Amino acid sequence: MSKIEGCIFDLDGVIVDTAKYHYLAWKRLANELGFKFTEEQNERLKGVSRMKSLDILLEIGNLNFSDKEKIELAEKKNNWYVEYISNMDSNEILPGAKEFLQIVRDNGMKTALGSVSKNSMTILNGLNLAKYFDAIIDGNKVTHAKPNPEVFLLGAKEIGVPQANCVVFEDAVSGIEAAINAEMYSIGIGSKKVLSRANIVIDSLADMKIGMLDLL
Ligand code: B16
Ligand code: MG
Repeated sequence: MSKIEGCIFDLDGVIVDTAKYHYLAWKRLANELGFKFTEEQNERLKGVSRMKSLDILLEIGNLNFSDKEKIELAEKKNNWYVEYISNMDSNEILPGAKEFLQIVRDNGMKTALGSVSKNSMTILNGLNLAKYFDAIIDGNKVTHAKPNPEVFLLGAKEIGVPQANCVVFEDAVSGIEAAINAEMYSIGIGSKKVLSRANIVIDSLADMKIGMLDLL
């Protein structure tokens, strides 16, 4: 019998393929500001809040702006991001995501979303995915971005499962760190090299079998 009673899912890069749109919007901003921004550098932004992501981007570009200007830059990036995701359809749901969410629920476990994105509800409603979650924690409910464990601890609390019985599914290094800081198990979605601190790493939820939770 698995000790896992609750599964907490990140959104961008785990359930939906929106991580690429965050990258495209940040890259557009960097290019407009006159510097290059690579996919490798973008790894540092995954799971990180909008304002903190901007700080990292400006550090890469070696640029300084006032707080007021930074708010305008972040808004600009978000407007582009929202424009990109407004055309999303069910093709952007990552392989195996819906199916695995359903299997988890059919096996009597609780599900929570644990994302720091303030756009989570737009995405979930747009793709009719909200119904798969017993609790939805997004960037409007938390003040600290990953690797702070707040988002996952709140998720566990809302589904009523002790943290020691929760597993987090994450594509970002900061998200795996957040799971570790929350004293939860973690399953990395992506590269074994990048997500080396996760308990298990798989390519996508299409490779996830419910029996793998017994290995944790
Ligand atoms: P927004 P997650 C995170 O979502 C993204 O990984 C990260 O790239 C983004 O900056 C952050 O949300 C904030 O998103 O600007 O939409 O509020 O991975 O926690 O689902
Ligand atoms: Mg993510």
